[in-house]
Amino acid sequence: MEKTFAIIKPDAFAAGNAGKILDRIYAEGFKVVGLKKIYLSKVEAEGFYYVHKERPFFAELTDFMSSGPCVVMALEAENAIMKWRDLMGATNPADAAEGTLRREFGTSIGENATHGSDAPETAAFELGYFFSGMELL
Ligand code: FUP
Repeated sequence: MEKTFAIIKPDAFAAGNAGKILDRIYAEGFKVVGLKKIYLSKVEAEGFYYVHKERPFFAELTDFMSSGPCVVMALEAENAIMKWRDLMGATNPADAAEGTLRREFGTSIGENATHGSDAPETAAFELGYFFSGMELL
């Protein structure tokens, strides 16, 4: 079993789509081992996305991620990292396959409804950024 880190981003949460996204998560067979609603500060969003700090979209991305509440989750499944990225679809909703979450709930490359870790090392960092060990029992 593998764990990955996932976010229902502020756009999807504000639009009332958190429940529908959770339905999809359960339907795909993930176990939700951690889940909480949080409202990131700008500094907390910058810390989370520090790998992108030199990218031109960094300011816009961290403004968006601190623009409203979101839901952070720890998801467990076999090959959870790839499985969750497959369910999310491509970064840009316009390129995301039919049936994926970003296709259904995203509106632009920035406001793309969900986040997911892209590798075991990033999953470890991202899970630890938001959850203590005790919260994932
Ligand atoms: P992903 O792993 O699919 O979330 O995509 P990236 O790590 O490449 O990008 C992280 C986030 O930055 C995306 F979810 C949205 C944002 N982004 C932009 O706003 N503009 C871009 O051109 C690329 C990414």
